[in-house]
Amino acid sequence: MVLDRDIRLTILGNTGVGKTSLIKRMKGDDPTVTEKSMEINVEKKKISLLSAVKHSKLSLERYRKYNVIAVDTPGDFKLRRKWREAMRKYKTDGMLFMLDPSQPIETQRVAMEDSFNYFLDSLSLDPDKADKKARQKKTLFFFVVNKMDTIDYNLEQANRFLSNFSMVIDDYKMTFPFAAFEQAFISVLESPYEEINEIFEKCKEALY
Ligand SMILES: Nc1nc2c(ncn2[C@@H]2O[C@H](COP(=O)(O)OP(=O)(O)OP(=O)(O)O)[C@@H](O)[C@H]2O)c(=O)[nH]1
Ligand SMILES: [Mg+2]
Repeated sequence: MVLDRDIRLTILGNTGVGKTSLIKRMKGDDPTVTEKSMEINVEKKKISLLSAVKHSKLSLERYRKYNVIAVDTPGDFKLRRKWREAMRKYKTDGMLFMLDPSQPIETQRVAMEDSFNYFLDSLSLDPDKADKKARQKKTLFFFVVNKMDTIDYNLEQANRFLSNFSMVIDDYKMTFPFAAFEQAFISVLESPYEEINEIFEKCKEALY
């Protein structure tokens, strides 16, 4: 239908951070049982964003549906070479990078650097061409800190956790000057649906 729009997101992050669980939550499936992902898996869901009702009856936005096409990737270090393919083949609109405050920072920093490099590779294997494309690309980098239930963090501590990654994120910002940057702090297992929905609302705002 002409009112539909696609939001193509590649979900990246170290193994066990909760990527597959988030997608299950998005789909309304039970997120409590997951297995380590070994392959790229594409899940689609059509959603009406909760903000739609705020628009007037005359606004198209009130009736618009979004197809969230979520590309789930394996986070295991040895399987990360699939990330390039996941972003290239499914022409990603943006990356949703998940973090887990209970995992070591350094390991996750490496995963964040890997996702940056594979994103560039997905644009072109020639580094100069990839850099040039990156400079023109409108895309989205969404950093999602998950498992907020497992730690006794307030928002200030959560922000401090995220600040451990600020040097890598600054590299993203310099390389992709037209990209939008977002962040969220959630618990895939415990956050109310509104908080999960809010992630897709922000994706929509960044991309359309
Ligand atoms: N306590 C808690 N556990 C979570 C949360 N989100 C995910 N988990 C658990 O974390 C474990 C790993 O979750 P997955 O979704 O399989 O992680 P993944 O990122 O897909 O991992 P790979 O497929 O190996 O890359 C599972 O046992 C989940 O139940 C959360 O918000 N809180
Ligand atoms: Mg998984």
